[in-house]
Amino acid sequence: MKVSQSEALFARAQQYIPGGVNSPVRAFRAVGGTPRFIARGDGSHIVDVDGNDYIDFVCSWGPLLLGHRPKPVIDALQNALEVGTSFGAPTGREVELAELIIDAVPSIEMVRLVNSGTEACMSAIRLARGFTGRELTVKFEGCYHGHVDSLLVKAGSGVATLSLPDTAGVPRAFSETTLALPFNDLDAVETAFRKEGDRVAAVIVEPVAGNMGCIPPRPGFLQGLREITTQYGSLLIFDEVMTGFRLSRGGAQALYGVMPDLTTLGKIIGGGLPIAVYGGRKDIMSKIAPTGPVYQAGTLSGNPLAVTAGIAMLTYLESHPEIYGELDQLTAQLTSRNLPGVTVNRVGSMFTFFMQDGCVCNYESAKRSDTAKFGKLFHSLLEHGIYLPPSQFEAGFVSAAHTPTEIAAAAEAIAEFCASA
Ligand code: HOZ
Repeated sequence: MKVSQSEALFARAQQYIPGGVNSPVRAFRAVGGTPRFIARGDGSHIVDVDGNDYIDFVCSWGPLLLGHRPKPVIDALQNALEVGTSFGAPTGREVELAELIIDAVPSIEMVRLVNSGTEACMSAIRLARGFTGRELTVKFEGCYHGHVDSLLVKAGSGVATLSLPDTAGVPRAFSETTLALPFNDLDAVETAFRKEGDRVAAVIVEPVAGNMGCIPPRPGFLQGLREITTQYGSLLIFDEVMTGFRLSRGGAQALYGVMPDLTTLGKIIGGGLPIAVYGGRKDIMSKIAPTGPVYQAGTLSGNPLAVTAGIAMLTYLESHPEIYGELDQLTAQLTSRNLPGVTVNRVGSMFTFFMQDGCVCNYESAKRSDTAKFGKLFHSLLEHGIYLPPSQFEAGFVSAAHTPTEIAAAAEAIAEFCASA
């Protein structure tokens, strides 16, 4: 496979951008080789600058539920360009997007629009502290809530991919406000709350973890978190940046029937443009300035282009509820084979092939995977024109643009690799 154009761009990029990338996992450090520089995307495919065509199972790390350049989103964006790209003043479209989100996500009564998942989680934690008057946060090992100072403790995603212990640059006083517990372990949560429950402002969790690979919650885990936080007067925050509008229109909370106090969303709600929200109970959200004392702001918050793309995406999903059943079937087709030496986790259209036999239910078990073998799988698939996330500790995504034929080809390539590995 010819990759000379990607190699040349990567060499140039490394002179001017740390590691040659604007987000660490993209650098292929965990799998080796040259990151592909992407020239264009269409439907389920991306094409790199050397002209290599791939079936894309990264889907921009989740936002592209309808694939690349879906017509409803592109048409809406073209119209939006005619009227302006940023005003720094309210627009009717922000209200429309807020209404679409509140209509779909059961626990959300009010939202604030921001620009990224990191910003949404950072703001939700600040709000939880402001609302409860407490300082501690409980998070789970291997979960990732963006690069928020206090939440990088035992984080997944790039921190796990690069095997960083945590991160430099975070004052100890910030890390000390975080208790990191094993995912799916309610006993650990109960023990921590017995000791420190009256100091805990919030528990933040990815209801389906996607940043240590895809790991579903054990039956009763989310319900247990709901009960414990209620008992101790702490808030429950679902980080649905990945799962929101992906696992169902109402996200993981609708799928599992557990209602958090606050929710963070991103990715799909921007239709591929940068936007995120935090939202939840009205009495809590009303504590945000200008109605309350918790400050948070942003020049590009509610950006007209991002909001327009989000409205187009969410309107499409509202009128096509069948999409979730179809995605579930397609992804099952990809993940249902028995593969020697591999544990496959899947929830809806999120999946991970873990290179190990054991059950993967938390960060400890995810880390037992053979990451070198994952690197080989990754490159073998790349050679077959199939693009997986370049890390064992990330989820893959299927979009509505993927066809059963493409899924069958990918499933076959994965099975071939596993049979010969
Ligand atoms: N942390 C992101 C996925 N979990 C990676 C984002 C990116 O590299 O674009």
